[in-house]
Amino acid sequence: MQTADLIIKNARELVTCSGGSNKPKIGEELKNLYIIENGWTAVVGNMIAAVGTEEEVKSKVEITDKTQIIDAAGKTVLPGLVDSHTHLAFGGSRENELELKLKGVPYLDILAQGGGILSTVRATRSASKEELKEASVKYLNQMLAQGTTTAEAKSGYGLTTEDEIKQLEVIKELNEEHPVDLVPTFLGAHAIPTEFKGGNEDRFVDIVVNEMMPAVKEKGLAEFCDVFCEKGVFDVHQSRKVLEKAKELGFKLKIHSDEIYPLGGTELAAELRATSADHLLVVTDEGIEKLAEAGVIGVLLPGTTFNLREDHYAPARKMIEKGAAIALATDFNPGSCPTNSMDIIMTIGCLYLRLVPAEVINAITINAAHAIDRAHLVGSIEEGKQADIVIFDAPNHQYLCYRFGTNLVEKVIKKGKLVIGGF
Ligand code: IZC
Ligand code: ZN
Repeated sequence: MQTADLIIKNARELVTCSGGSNKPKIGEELKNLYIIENGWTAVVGNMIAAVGTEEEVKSKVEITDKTQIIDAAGKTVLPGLVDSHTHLAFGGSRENELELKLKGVPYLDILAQGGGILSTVRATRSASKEELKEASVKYLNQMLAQGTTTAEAKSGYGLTTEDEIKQLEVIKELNEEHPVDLVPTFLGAHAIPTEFKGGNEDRFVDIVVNEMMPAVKEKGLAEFCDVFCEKGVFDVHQSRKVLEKAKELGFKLKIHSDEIYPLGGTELAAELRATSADHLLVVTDEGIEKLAEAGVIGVLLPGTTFNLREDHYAPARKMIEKGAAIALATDFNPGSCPTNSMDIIMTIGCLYLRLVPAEVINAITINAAHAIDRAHLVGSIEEGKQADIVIFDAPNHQYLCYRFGTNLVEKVIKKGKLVIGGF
């Protein structure tokens, strides 16, 4: 019998989120968390070796005086949270847009005037790799302290080959050095840089496709390719060009689609068998059906809807009803969603997407892991998965969606090591 390195015992609710490692949870299954009351978890090395009642776990692993013990009595234990959509590595910040927003200036107007994403592009281009890294480490530390153990991270604030590579190299180094695991996405098609506006937009798309993308691929710096398909940014034709080339080069695909104007990006994601289509506030019924049919995950970002003061949230209930898989993420970025906290996303997801807590929790763990192709490794507390585990000072899982604005995370275990909190 294996000797356990770590035991987490007596969890009031051990929320395993199990049963969805092969396929994302859809429909009624999204409500099943497979909670074990008074649950025990055993860790050997960086992996989960046993999960169950005290008796079950003790029958599978040996507990010796070398085994470290965490008593989770009265607490709620979840798999490490997975933030499947972030723009983590950026220069500067955009608090100056807050008052513009209050005056009623729309997000896309700020961008069209050279602000928004383009102001972050200027700040990111002028930052050194070290400066970008220093800022990102701070954000990653905050994320880890709030229970996020795996996150996707996009480029898209460089918009030149050199600056996109700089951002992706920062993400690569952070992935090697920081406990939070990062999944890198190339988002060269995030905005039309000022120097290409007024007639040279297609020339920029050509550069993304023919110069940036092959360079990123050759250096092995990104696993996914994404595009911001939106009015005044990249239309469906341009988005298709980006994603078709990405697919040809072997990237997995993501798209920002149907956030403000319904252009058909979600249908494109279904056609190209993207891994996920993200935002979806104004997705059509046909778009939802196609997503469901193609098995593309809808990554919903309700923190962005909240922060942009939109009155219309993504139709999460309709998506679930039609059999589409959903995940929830922060969209952490300096403009449309400056939060990296899954805590507030859980509450907004519950109140404004009208998801029950169990649905929210599956959407930020196992389904989120599918949205970044990591469900074989993380997203649930099951034997053989990586030991990424969060202990909340909460009596049950509903409490996590009910409270907001206070970090209830007490301990975080990443790859079997206690990285937040003490014994
Ligand atoms: O910096 O505003 N929506 N991209 C698409 C963003 C938001 C990030 C930003
Ligand atoms: Zn985004």
